[in-house]
Amino acid sequence: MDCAATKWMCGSILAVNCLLTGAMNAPAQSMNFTDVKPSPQQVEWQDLEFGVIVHFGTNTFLNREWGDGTADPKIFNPAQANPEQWVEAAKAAGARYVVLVAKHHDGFCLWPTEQTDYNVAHSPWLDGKGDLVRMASDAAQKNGLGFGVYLSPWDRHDPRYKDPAAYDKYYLSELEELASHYGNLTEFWLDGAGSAGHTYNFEKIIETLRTYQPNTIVFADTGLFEYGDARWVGNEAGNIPYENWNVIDRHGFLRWRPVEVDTPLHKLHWFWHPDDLATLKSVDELMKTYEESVGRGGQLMLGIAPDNRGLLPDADVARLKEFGEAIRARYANNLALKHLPTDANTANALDGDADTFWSAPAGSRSAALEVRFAQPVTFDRALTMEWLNDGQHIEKYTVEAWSKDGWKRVAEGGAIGHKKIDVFAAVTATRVRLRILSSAGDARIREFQLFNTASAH
Ligand code: FUL
Repeated sequence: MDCAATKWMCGSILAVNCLLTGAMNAPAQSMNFTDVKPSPQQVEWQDLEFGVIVHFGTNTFLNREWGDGTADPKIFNPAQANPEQWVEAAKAAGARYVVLVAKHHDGFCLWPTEQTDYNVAHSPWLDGKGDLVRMASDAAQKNGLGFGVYLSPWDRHDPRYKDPAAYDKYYLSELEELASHYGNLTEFWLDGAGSAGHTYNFEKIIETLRTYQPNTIVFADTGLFEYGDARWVGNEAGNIPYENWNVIDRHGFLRWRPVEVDTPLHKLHWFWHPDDLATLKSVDELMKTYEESVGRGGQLMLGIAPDNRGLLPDADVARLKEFGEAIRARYANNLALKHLPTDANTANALDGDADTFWSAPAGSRSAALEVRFAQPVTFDRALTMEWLNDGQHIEKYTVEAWSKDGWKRVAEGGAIGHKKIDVFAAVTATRVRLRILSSAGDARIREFQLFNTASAH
């Protein structure tokens, strides 16, 4: 869909702006980007790095991306719907949580909501006794993955949509069901597509959500800046433009808003379509997306789509597994673990444990973290993770390898953030260092890792 550029459209931005006026008058002038810190929930969510979003519904049976809300619920009849299969495939890819599209723009609900008849209870599937939100949340829990939901504000079926106040009431009741019956929600997807010109009571929506889900991360376009905890990257192509800073401003109002990159496994297709093998992304394409999303400090949200049986196609399952294997092949063998003994502070960045971190000397604004090896190591990737709990500080850095002519720069960058993967021509050395050239506050590094992708096959 060419909806990518307009996740939240102008009309709604205007409506939201009016609501925000009060908040925008707050004395934001004295805030600095590098003073803003994440919430504990944002820290935990950023550590998840990679989730999948599942699109399944009447569109699946109609070869459509955007349903118009007129589909008969009777067409929803998957013979083998099995969320465990979806979740296992997602886990094989390395995903840590699953977001289910509980209601897409066509208004059809995948759980037996009491708020409308337009739901699975009125379909022949499991004689109207099924609940896909329950099945998917159970499957996620069983596999140790987080669970979240997408509840489309834009609703092309419900007649109340024409009346904002009546529709808000309806949406809030649906939300209350989802937020109070299916356990903890890792993420709540507030999609803005199609909502141009419609006014929603977002204050109330988020208030209701937070009542039951105080720890959920609300994903939203920057048009909903006040209400979101994470922001849309602005495309569905699967990459974050570098540099990536977690703090962004809106009209002088600074907030920690980590970025999420949503992109489907099948090019341009969020829902399943018949004979769609040609759009299935290759492992190389998926790895490029991984390195340009997670590798640039963002969250990857990969779209997966069960077919009209209710199962992910075999080719998709295989591709997800290959993707997971490719990530592990490249990033499981951390050469820095073989470092020579060093001081405890430095060792904290080299131990493969992201819960411990190296701290640059207090008050310093530049510093170096050095790794030494008994034997030369060959590497072509560096992976660096900044400890962000106190804010994002590092503004300029280099990765350098020791050669007979002294230190040689192999990579350089600006922001590091949650994770930064640097790719360069293979180099062999016994000493490597991460040199922080400029940092707005004390630099802290959770991990500094080295990899050799030539040996990753
Ligand atoms: C977009 C929607 O319009 C697409 O259909 C899909 O759900 C995607 C994840 O978000 O805004």
